[in-house]
Amino acid sequence: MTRVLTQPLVPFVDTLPVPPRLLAPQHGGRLTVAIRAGAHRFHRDLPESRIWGFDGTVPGPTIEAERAQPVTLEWRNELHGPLPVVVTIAPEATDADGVPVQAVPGLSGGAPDEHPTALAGHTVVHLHGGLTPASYDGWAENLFAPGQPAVFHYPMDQRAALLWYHDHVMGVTKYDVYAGLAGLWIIRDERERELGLPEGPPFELPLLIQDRNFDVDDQERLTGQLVHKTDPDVMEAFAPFTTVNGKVWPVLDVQPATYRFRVLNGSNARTYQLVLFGDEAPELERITQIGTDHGLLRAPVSVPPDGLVLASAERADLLVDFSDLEPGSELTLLNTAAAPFDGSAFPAADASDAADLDGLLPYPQVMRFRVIQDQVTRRKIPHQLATDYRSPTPEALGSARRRAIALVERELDDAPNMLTMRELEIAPDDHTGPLLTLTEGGQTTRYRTVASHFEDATTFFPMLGEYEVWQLINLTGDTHPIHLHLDPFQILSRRAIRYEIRQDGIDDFDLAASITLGRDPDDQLDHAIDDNERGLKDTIRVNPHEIVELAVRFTTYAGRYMYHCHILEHEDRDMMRPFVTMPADLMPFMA
Ligand SMILES: [Cu+2]
Repeated sequence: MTRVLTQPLVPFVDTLPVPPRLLAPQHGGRLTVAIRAGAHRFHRDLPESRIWGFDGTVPGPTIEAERAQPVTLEWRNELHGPLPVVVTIAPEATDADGVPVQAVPGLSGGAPDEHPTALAGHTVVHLHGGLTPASYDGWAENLFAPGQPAVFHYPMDQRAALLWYHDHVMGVTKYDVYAGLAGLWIIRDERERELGLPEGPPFELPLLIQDRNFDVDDQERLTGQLVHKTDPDVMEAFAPFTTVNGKVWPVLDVQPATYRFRVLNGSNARTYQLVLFGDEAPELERITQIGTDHGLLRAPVSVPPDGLVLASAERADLLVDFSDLEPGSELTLLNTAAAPFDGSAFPAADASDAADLDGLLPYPQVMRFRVIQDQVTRRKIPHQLATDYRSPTPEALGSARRRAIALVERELDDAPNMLTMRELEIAPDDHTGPLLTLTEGGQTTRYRTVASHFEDATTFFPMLGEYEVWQLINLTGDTHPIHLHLDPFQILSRRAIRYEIRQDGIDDFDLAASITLGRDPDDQLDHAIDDNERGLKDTIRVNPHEIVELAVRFTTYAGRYMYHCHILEHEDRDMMRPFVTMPADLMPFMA
């Protein structure tokens, strides 16, 4: 489709906001953050929006901590209802003009859902990427009510990285984060300082990217009221307006210098493929990626030729060189990824034509950089970055416990399809129920489903200190960013599969499918591991027709944690499962 919608808001007029910084060492490691309702202006020409925010702001303050200096944080829940988001399912996927309803503002004929409106403000906070004891990890059911104290201890015994904190309430994370409950958290360490990387403004800035939608009044004017809209075909909310640090399509004046951008995709569901675009062509060579989810890579890498892909919750630490640019030069950050994202390539050279209504991408622009007259400061980029991690050796993985998880889409009669996860175990020979078979080089492994819902009995009990290999098998049409709480992992492989799901093979619990390693003839994806994925990750994209293997070793804290798809509409229902990390000495006592 080539139709383009007119922009209801003027792009590049609001200056990129920098969230307030809360430096933990200046407060002796003791911080208090109120979680409360507030008002926020997402764009110069929008009325104020009601929001829920940490310290009442969108995004919340950026908390900065030093490695090995613990932070004690009192999360003070001062929320009160109603939820500042109107939630609706539009009755049709497209409007009278054939435009997808998720590409336009307003409710598109949908009735406001009364249940989210009635939410009174229970919350729980998860520090994403944190090596946090289980009791402070933000288990989705351990809610704190308004007025109930919650003092969390964060040891910060982990390498420098960009983390983020956000609400994680069972079933409604998608609404609470959308309402504004998210903020950044940066850990600093000596290794980064040895490398002389920019620290703090003006040359180090966070870019928190989130898509948002708003209601309209009876004259079709945007009201500022936040709208979470889905349609009968798509269960995820993909909103038309891209915000960075809480502003729609902002602009940043930059000096002719090297900047460090700490980028996080904090959207509910949208994946971005980011392209830095000059007058007529992409200028991706200006970007060097030095870090990923859990901090520095071993060496700097270029971003992939089609642009930097970030699915929900993925982070990138970028150095961007503006030093050779004349004052007045402009570069625009564009998104070329259609939604729902399925891993498909889009050439960076065509990024200025990426608008795609069917792909729920009406406005590709993300933000703009405008070079001002100032002193030129160019930075040398170190060749070697991290020296503190290695790939796990074949010996370490030879005896590793292997786990398999299938990602499947279940059709429902009365609602949009539901995305679910199935934990698998090798089936005994006499097993007669539904099976998933995985065939590789003439060898077939038979699996049965042992858990399908969050509430099913826990089946994963990783032992502290031991490597495990987790296999994520995607039998759906979309890419899922799978996130493990607690320790980071490393990707081992990403392999193409073809598969058949039996008639009625996906029911409430069981799964019957046959999978063969190898490429499906219709499969266009390259299933490559990008260079920037070869670091310490906590969220990994699993594309359609693909098995991803990762190596994880849980190290310090025993207890109950979660892993889940980070598309918030998926984790809320039903792509989330528990795991329990176990100290070795307790393993003999496990039934
Ligand atoms: Cu998902």
